[in-house]
Amino acid sequence: MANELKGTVNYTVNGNIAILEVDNPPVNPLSSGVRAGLTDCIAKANNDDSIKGIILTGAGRSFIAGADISEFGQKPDGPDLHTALKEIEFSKKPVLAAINGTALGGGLETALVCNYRMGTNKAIVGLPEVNLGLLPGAGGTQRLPRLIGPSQALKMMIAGTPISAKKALQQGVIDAISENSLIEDGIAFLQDKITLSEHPKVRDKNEKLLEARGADNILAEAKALAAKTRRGQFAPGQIISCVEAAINEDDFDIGMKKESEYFLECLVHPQREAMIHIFFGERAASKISDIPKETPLHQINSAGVVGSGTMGGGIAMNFANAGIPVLILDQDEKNLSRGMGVIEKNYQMMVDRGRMSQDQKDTVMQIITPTLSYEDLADVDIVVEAVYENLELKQEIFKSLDTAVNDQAILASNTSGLDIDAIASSTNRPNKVVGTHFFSPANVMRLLEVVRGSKSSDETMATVMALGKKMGKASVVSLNAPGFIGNRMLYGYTYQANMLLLEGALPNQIDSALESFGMSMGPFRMMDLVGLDLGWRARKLGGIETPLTNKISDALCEQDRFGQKNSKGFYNYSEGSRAPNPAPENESIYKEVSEKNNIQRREISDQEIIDRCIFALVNEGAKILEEGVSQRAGDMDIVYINGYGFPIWRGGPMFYANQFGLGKVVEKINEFAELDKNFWKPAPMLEKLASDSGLFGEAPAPEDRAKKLGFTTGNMGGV
Ligand code: 3H9
Repeated sequence: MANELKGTVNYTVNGNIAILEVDNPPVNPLSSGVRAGLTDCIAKANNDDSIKGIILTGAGRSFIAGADISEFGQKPDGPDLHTALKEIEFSKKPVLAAINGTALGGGLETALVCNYRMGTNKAIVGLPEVNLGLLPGAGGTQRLPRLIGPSQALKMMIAGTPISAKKALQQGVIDAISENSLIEDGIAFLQDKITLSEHPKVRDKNEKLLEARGADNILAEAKALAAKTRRGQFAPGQIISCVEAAINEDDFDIGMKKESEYFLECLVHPQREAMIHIFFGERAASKISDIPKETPLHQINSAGVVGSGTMGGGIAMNFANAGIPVLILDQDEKNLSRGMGVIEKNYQMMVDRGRMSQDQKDTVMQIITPTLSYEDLADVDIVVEAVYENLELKQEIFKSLDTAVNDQAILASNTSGLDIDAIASSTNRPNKVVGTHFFSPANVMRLLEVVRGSKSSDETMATVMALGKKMGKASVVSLNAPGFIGNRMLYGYTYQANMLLLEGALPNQIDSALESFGMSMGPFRMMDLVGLDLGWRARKLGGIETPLTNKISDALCEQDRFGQKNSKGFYNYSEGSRAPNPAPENESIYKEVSEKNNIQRREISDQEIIDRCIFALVNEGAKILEEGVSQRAGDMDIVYINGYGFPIWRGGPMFYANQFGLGKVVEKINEFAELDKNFWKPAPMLEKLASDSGLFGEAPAPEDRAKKLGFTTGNMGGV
């Protein structure tokens, strides 16, 4: 096999069975060398008269993780995947896919061209291409509906979520589960089959498709599912068109041809590039550029959470879901039992919605233990403090933790903006103190900002990043600076939304414009959800003058309009509903406040709304990058997509700016400066990149970032 090709397929023989093992660490994607290896090894087995059957499996923890994602958009080397798969499908000897781990995308599609499929009980199968802006383009849209019916297949391809071996067996994706040695069981399975004169091919199974012909509801339901769960995305519609072809075309090969055409349209679509940027961006974000890969980790086998409120409960669920026993501490017995009740209710909801079995619920509930005593935390490996945002309170808790918990344990603060160094200074182990900013609801939201204090050790940082991965989080490192990454960027975004309201746009117009851009929720719906009264009350209590951008929301509060909590805010809400209805009665308040502040209201276009809000994010992002608060531009994209409802198919704000053109972003900012020169000044890094590379890429070297920042300790004003 040519050396320059990536990955290989190992060929061994066991009696009359050839064993082909895909070997392309760490997860065996179908890179050039694997495609070449599959073609060669199938031919070799077919040309050897002593071989009666073939087993295809993967080396290590994965079967095949799909096509090699890094090849998309590049000129491919070696044979194409379709050629390799044809060799398998038309093999003279029966082929069994022995699925030893993850079979995803092209990996499952490879298994679907085999005559038989057996998995271990840990195997996972799925067609997640939609998450990359793609469709299963190696026959998946034609073969999976034949095997499990178009309705189930559509659900699986639109969700893109893999399923367990047990479910795959129930649905008919695989034929058997091996409870012992996969290869031995596979050999025994094949010995039973090799005497047969013919072996099944998925391409020939037409019954389920013929049953579906004329049943319009299948496609209509899939369209409704895509509209609900994948708003704005291109690939789901393409998947549905492929399945429509599978249902209506008599000839399998015509369906395959259509699949290839629709795949190509996805491949050249900008959403594909954006979503693959996010796939690799998330993996890049999990690495800390100045911490060696080999840094030893502190083993996390048990955990504690301080505070049993919404955040504490959600964080405890994350530990339990990752299989880590967790103690949840509260000093108030009533709060603690209420908190445990909420956790139980959340899990029950998952059981009711079919997202978890009763057994799984029992297992996680068994490893969440309530406690009222710090002493019970003595032996845990990490504690996450999750009480409300008050520096003195947190410092006091860290002092108690420092005394009660063993010296090796990591102490983390779930803060959205307090100074981690100030918290760490109340302990004798500042090197083991770190910020873990979870997003609410913590058991649902994927974003985790890991805040690096000036003394956080490499081991602490690497351990917490690994823990985030184990919890299934998208973890991003932020330096200890006001607002960290996400909330600091959010400030400019909401500032602009509020200014647009003062200048003449209505909340409904601003929200609709940003939601049509793809944001999951417009800023005014968000403010109503959070509650307008929080800031208003804090300002009243502290005797703080209302800033211009809060004048309207404070005026609404004066009229008892607090948001969703009392059914009226920027919008009106009907009893028990979260659906916003315009509130025309507010318009006189908006006019009055604008007038009082000498702001001339005017017609504002949707495009101006989008540009001002999004480029406010981008400009702040450029400053964050310049200061080294974020390691990479891509990290900010991960933050915005996973924590702030930015559409994944636009690749995050920084990627969007790259695609828009940094030069044009600078032009827009200069244009907006004519409206408000205090707010709008292009960040020096944005201007520099616009005139140099034209793109946000990697951040500058990380040395001395913290020093450059020059932040003071104390309350940095959690946003
Ligand atoms: C497809 O198949 C299209 C076909 O339908 C049609 C073709 C014509 N390629 O995630 P991890 C890298 S589209 C290249 O940290 P885990 C990853 O970047 C594909 N590289 O491990 C990382 O590199 P690094 C459909 C890949 O254990 C390293 O492997 N398939 C690929 O947490 C480890 O990854 C998918 O969408 C790949 N396919 O999770 C599956 N996969 O160390 C995508 C991974 O340099 N993959 N890498 O950062 C996954 O979902 C997860 O990686 C997996 C393992 C669950 C497999």
